[in-house]
This record gives sequence, C-alpha cells and structure tokens, in this order.
Amino acid sequence: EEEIPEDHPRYQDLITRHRIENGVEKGITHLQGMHAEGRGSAFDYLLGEETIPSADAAERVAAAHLLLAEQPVLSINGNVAALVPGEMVALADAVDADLEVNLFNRTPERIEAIAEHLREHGAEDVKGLTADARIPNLDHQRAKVDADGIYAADVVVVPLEDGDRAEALQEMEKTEIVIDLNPLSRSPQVAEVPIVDNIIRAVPNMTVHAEELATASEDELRAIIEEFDRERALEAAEERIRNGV
Ligand code: PTJ
Repeated sequence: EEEIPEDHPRYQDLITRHRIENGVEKGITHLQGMHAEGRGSAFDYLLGEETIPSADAAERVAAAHLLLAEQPVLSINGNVAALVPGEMVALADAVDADLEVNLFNRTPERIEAIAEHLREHGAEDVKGLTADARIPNLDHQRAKVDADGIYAADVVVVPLEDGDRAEALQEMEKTEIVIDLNPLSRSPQVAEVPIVDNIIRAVPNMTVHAEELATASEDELRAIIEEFDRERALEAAEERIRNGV
C-alpha cells in the first residue's frame, strides 16, 4: 500500500485491490474474491465512489437494528476480512455483536486463517469454527453455521453475500442487513436493510451512527426503523448508477 501515492485519483480503489491481492496471498481471500472485487469496483465507479444519501440512511437504520437486537451477528467472509477486519471488530464492539466467519467456499484452512486475522485486529471471540448447526434449505457446505452464532441470531449483517444464502437466511426470519454495491443482486433484493455502498465506507459509517444512537431510547430506534423504505433505497441506488442522479 505504501507504493501508491495518496494523490493518485484512483487511490482508494487501488488500495482496495491491493488488500484483496494480499488477502489471496495470505490464504484469507478466495480467488473468486478478486472477481467479486472487480464487479464491486465497477458499480462503485458508477455510484461516484461515495456514500449516497439513501445508503447513509440505510446505514443508520442498520445501526438502529443492531442496537435493538438481542443477539446480533456480523458475518465475515474472505473479502470482508481482507478489506475491513479492524472496522468489523470496531462495529461489533459498538453494538455488542458477535463476529462469525462464514464462507461460501469453505475450507478449514481459510476459516482458521480468517479467525486468526480477526484476532490480530483485536477480536476476542470469533465464531464459525464449531459449525454445529445448519441453515435449512441450503447445500451442506454452505449451510454450516454456529448454533450459538448465526443460527440463533435475530439480526445478521451479511456483506457481499451469495444470493442463495441471503434467501435462506431470510426464510429463517432473521432481520438481514446486506452490504452490496450491486442493487440488482439477489442479496440486497431480499434484505430487510439493503446497503448499496462500498463496505470500506459502509462499516465505519455504521459504527459512527451506532455511537451517535447509543443513548437513543428504544422508541426512537424503532421510529428510525419504521421510517425506512427498502424499495425506495434500492431504487435510489439504481437511479444513481443508471442516470447519475
Ligand atoms: O470468502 P468466501 O468464500 O465466502 O467468498 C466470498 C465471495 C465474495 C467471493 C463470494 O461470496 C462471491 O462469489 O460473491 P459474489 O456472488 O461475487 O457477490 C459479491 C457481491 O459483492 C457482488 O454483488 C459485488 O458487486 C459486491 N461487492 C464486491 N466488492 C464490494 C462489494 N460490495 C460492497 N463493497 C465492496 N467492496
């Protein structure tokens, strides 16, 4: 990352790409994660590489959900671990959530490498290694979760999630918060709170909102949630991408 001059117009995008490459080299990120990053980067370019107002609103709503939750869990895959490990730990601290490693391309080596990477970034307890429960209606490998983690969670944050898994979690009637730069992807389409923003900007902003809302009453938090229109948020993102407005 030191080699990229900070005044380079594509600085943030290049840093992101480097983090994914490093993640692959360290055995944290799957090779497919590079394709995912390339797709995300194209959508981000069209969004103007900024948090649009509807995404900021969704991030605030997500913070409200997490603060009200009984058992919130933040799901971590190979891209999330490479891009925002410390930021995910900070969000988990701010809303008292658990972190769970949950991979699309699951191998014991990557699970362990990601858990260790999170611990290096300050995580105390990392879930996902026990994998003693299954998400119903999903193939065996991809269904693996911790019984006292995602399986039992009432609110889950699933960034850069596969569409089948997002749907299966929705069927479990969890409040699902999806971070995905593609508003047309199935995961944000099924999420109760779709956040169309780069995870690099979304997660720190969710933490800022959570800190601001830390003293809000339950009624205030519920009112923020009530006001949110998920369809409108998805439309606003698509409108920005297609028409630049
Ligand atoms: O580590 P694993 O094995 O769990 O695999 C993780 C990936 C991401 C490879 C896997 O879940 C996958 O293949 O995902 P998809 O189907 O490529 O979907 C990834 C979605 O994330 C796409 O819609 C991208 O546009 C979006 N995306 C990519 N980078 C970012 C992003 N969204 C937000 N922020 C990003 N930085």
